[in-house]
Amino acid sequence: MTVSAHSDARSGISVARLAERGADLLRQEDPDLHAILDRENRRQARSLVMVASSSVVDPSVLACLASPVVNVTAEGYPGRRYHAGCAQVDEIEQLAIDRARRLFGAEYANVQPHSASVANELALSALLRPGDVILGMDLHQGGHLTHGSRASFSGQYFQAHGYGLDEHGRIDIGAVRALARRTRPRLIICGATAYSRTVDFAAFRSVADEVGALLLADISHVAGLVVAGLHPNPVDHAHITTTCTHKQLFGPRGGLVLLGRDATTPVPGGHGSTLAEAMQRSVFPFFQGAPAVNVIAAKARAFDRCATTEFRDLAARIVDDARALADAFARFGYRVVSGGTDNHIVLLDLTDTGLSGLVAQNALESVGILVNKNHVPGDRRPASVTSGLRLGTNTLAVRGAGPVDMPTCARLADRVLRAVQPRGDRDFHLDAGTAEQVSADVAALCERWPLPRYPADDLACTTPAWPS
Ligand code: DSN
Repeated sequence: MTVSAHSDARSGISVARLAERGADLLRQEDPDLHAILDRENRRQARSLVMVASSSVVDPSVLACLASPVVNVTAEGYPGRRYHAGCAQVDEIEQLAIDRARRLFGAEYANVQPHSASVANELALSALLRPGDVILGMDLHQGGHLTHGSRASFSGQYFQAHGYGLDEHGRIDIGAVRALARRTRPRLIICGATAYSRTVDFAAFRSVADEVGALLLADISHVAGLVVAGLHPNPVDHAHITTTCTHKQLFGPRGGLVLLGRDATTPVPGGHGSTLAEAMQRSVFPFFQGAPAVNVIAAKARAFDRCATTEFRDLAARIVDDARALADAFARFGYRVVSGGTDNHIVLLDLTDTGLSGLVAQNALESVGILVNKNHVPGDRRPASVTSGLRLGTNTLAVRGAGPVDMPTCARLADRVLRAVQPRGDRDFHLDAGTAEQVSADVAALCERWPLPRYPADDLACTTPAWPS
């Protein structure tokens, strides 16, 4: 039997035609779903997105996600699959692995985790036993659910202790060391979701070494800055580094595990297994089955884009924008947690304004400005309400907004936050005049900063792009 037809270009299906066919079928056969997706496209184009965990994937990344490679079942790893038909999938996954290793200077990369949370789960499971002590940044101080919060497996299966910020809003490594000496963790987690300052991975490693702990660095929020050399790279400091691929790597929703010089370090109590071997087994077959190969292709594409000088320029703009945004909010009288920012995050403490984070978030969303409510240090409100706002500049920067534009963005938000009348912690009234004026200004800015390389006709729609 010959398989030559499979490699004949004439028998292939063009990616563009397939996408067009899919869109046509969706429009004809499922107009309800098509209309929702269409509205979502327009909402994104017409919103001023300052959600710190958001970014915008390139259309070429979207093309990978929509590729028929999604049809392939491919349990295992390149060259060692449990299913036939994986030749291209092997090439794709190897490309993604090679690109990830090059990007971060890593010895080992695993591109299969479905998310950074899963990457953290499988790392903790591979290295610890239930009941072991872990130390991570407290969720209310800027840490992540998977860093030891009682609301997640990490705080339920392990005995978790949390470190926080000092009176200047910084991680006090001396306090972390003292806590580590007292609690003797088997694993320390560094990295955060709402911390605007640089994380000193070398200092964390010295604490880990002193108490005989492993160190996990979760760089989900700052991975792009790491790639661009604008934040220290943890790969050779931490025993394990995890990240998602959608925030600052501008890729698909997914996770990534990286190991540096400790890739060949034996796992304590691991019967001779190295960290690399343990992580490889923990991803598959322990935690996951068949990987999402279309997502892996999209990761490979995103990693390639992150290796460019244009990406380094973008990363620099992200940081410059955040600094300018923090300065502008401070000038408007807001309390910026940590006194400013070294990365893309600006955390505002609204305690003195009388607004809850929820009211502020919803009032801003009503005019097309998207941020998220967030706990701030000392917050007494529940996580569903909070007293703070977290903003980020990934999306503004990729749409072309620069530091000179940040006072405009802050002023628009300030106009709403000054005008809004809270009715308790959950409801509010915003006068129609302010809502209309700010909405129009937001629309004009979004038109000035179209989604990069997206077809511009998304903006032509007159349907409101956000809830009124
Ligand atoms: N980790 C959450 C955040 O930072 O918003 C979700 O990505």
